[in-house]
Amino acid sequence: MKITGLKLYPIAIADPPLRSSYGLHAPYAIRTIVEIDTDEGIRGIAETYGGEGPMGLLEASREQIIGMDVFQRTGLWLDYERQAAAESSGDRSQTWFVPGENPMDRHTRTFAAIEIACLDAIGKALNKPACDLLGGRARSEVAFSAYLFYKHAGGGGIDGDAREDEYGEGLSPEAMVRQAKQMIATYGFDEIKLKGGVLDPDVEIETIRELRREFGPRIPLRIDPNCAWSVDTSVMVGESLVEELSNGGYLEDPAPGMEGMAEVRKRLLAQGIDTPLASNVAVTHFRHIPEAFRLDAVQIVLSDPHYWGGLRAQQALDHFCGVLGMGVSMHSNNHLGVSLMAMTHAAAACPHLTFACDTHYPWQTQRDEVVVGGRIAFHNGRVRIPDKPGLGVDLDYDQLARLGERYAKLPYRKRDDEAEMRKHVDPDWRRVLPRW
Ligand code: GKR
Ligand code: MG
Repeated sequence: MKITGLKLYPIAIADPPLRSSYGLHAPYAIRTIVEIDTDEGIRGIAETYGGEGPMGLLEASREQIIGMDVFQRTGLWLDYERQAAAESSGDRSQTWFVPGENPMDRHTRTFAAIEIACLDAIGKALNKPACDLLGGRARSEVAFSAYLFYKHAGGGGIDGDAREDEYGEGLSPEAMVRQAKQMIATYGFDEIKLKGGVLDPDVEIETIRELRREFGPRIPLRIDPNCAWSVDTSVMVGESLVEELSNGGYLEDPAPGMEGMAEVRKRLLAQGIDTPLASNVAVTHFRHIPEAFRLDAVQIVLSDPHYWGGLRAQQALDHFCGVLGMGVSMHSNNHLGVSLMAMTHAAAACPHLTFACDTHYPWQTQRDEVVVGGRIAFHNGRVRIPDKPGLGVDLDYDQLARLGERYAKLPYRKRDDEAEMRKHVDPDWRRVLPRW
């Protein structure tokens, strides 16, 4: 089955003013919907990062993609691998890049978008769900976590296109407990992730404590400041939250760099604290794993089919981590239903992925969904593998056109959370790592 066409739909989706150590989310997040046509009249779809960078890379590969057999993708992978080897072997970590903007990830990101679209098309041709093309599922429903963000008032979008502020302002421990209760009541999640690195660490520690008081040990907790803390601060937080981050919780990317993570781990272990450290910043590529393992810098790898190289690479990562005795969880960024389904199929096919996956999905709304039938349903915090071929979702072309018009009107073509911070919160704001 040969690829005969490649369509790229750039879109903008309303996004609330969420905070992280990167800065502030803009009123619209940008994504790209990818669609391939084949000579058998079957289409395949995928969703990936948005803006000029990711779109340009896909465009640059157009000639190679057209004519490619959807079953024969190894050549494209090897080609990207050769290009990557010929380029800088510098730091591939995401410490200084927002996800989707790391130039070192560009080949695996581009490959992932094409691979996922190919698997969607193959699934439709064979009448099989995508996860069943990967050797079958370890689970038929995938758990996601309540992903809490400190946020300013506002629901995203601008002017007449502004969204209702469903969760309200969230800049205190009490407000975050309210946010968690509301998100859990709506989706049924039974694990919580708090995006930290925003307020003073003492306030973030208090937030986690309040969440523990409210939900008890039945709901595992994790906190992710995206490298905003020094080694000393990370150790202090680890010491303060020993009990709260136990029972399936973890400390995610507390300090910058592999060495920093290793030092945090060493100092916590020296005190008998074995809270696992997770990462989607220090570890973003297969070549990071040996070092992370050797230094004991990371015990849980946050996978993500969007930049690890697609569903099969995700499964290889799961296997790799299983062999090394490392845990696997899943990272996310703003996304819609196509990505959610790719993440769900990926996680279903990964036996070692035993943590609830991250998802930004609750922060988007029905008005911004591009799949036919509207938002994907969660049952008790889980997404079920649908009894449909491929990813199990189809594109709503009217919605795509609407979101494409909105993209065309945007003055930006890449995510820049620092610029948003300077525009709306503090004109002098710079991302400083570590900040505390
Ligand atoms: O959406 O601001 C955000 C997050 O900070 C995101 O960009 C991160 O990549 O969710 C991510 C993470 O776990 O680091
Ligand atoms: Mg993270």
